[in-house]
Amino acid sequence: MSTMPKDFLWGGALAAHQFEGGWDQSGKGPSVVDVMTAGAHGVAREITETVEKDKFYPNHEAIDFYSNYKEDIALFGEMGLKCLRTSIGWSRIFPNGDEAEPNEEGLQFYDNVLDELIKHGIEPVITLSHFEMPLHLAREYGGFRSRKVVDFFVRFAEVCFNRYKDKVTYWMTFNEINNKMDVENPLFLWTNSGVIVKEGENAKEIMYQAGHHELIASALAVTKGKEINPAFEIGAMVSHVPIYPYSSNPEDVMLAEESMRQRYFFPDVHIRGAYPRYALKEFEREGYNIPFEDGDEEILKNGTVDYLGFSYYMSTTVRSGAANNTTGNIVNGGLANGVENPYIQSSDWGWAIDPTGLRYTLNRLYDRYQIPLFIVENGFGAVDTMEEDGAIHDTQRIEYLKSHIEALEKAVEYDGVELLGYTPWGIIDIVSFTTGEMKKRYGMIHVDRDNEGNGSMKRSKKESFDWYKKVIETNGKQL
Ligand code: BGP
Repeated sequence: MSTMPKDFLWGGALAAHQFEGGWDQSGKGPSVVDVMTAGAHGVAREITETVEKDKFYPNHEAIDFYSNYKEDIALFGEMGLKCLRTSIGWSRIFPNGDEAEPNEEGLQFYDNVLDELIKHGIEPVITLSHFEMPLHLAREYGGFRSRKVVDFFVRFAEVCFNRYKDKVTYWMTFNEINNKMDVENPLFLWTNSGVIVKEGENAKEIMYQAGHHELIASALAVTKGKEINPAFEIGAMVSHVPIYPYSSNPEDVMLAEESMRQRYFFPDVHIRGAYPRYALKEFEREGYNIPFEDGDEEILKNGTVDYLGFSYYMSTTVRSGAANNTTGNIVNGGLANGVENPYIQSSDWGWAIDPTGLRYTLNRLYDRYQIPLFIVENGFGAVDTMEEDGAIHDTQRIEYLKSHIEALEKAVEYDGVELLGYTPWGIIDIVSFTTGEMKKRYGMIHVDRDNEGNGSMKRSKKESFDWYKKVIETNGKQL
């Protein structure tokens, strides 16, 4: 029987670029995602120079929340969501990113959305940068290669904090800031930082340079946010994929431990307010030039976060001497790298299904940081089948979510982990980030739209809709 905290934030998670659409409405400028075509199973998404007339960009219309936001939020209210995590599209507020003044039409759109959420008793949880950097900042300034983009981000954050200070308490700065550690996949540095590695550059060094500017930007935003409203809870957000040793061979164990540093680097800085020694040793060994400026240590120390948000989808495994030990994140929607773990199954997109890994992750992160945690993404991307009568019996998704909720409840009730909430990813069907597909569905609400942009956009409840409604009503007792 679950005894979850009575104020536990059961919710759902989304990101502006994956469901809003209206990519060029309300004065919005193009973002780095608006020039990404659809990929598919294992096929990378193309990053085009500009928006090309004859190409299909799935995020342009997405599921058109932009026109349907009242109906969609009414459905979220019917489900009983306590909170909704989503992002404010940076390029809807600053179309080019370097304007002196924000775009009032864009600000008004989010005022309308926040008012609608609050009307339905849903607490907004806002991500400031969820892969939605204005394209102009990437093309003209080189994204977070440039220290100027730090100032543009902090300006964007300050405008949002001031405008919505009476409507939003929970914020996060950068979504999955650590994705770019997987420098093999250009998708991550592009969407995280607006950066493309050039011929002859050291990708890892470029990644750490952009990462430094983002860590500074995050810390400055936190400091500014707390000045504007000391009641703000401002978190960091990372993708967490635990890395297991394939065996008790000490070489496997040490390889897993060392590989975990790429998961811990960003949260270490966000939360501890300083660079970890293992990273400084790496910079020295590799001769990386990190663009520290006078005062940066102080900025990082003063701008630490209140909680750690993280996404959890899968675990991965390494074995010393194996060929495919790269422990990057998700490769174009395919298998998270690493060797096969014989003890767990995978999803249609090759993501390892490991609920125990979530309890393990909660314990590892809470022990390391001793601050509240927030699971802001977890979900099962799958192809759904609609019956003749329109029903969608998404039992696999229910099973996936049920087993992961059991794991988080064990971490809270048995292990004593401090957990703020749980917002399953893609509470309504949306565009997949890594592949640009609609058929990789996460939602408890179906949207009639396919990979090519065909369909009526009709929303309909899946079996998981009422199941999750009951979970929330019983505060996690009835799964
Ligand atoms: C995370 C992103 C989300 C979401 C999720 C699922 O990396 O933060 O934006 O997309 O991945 O991935 P996908 O949509 O590719 O299935």
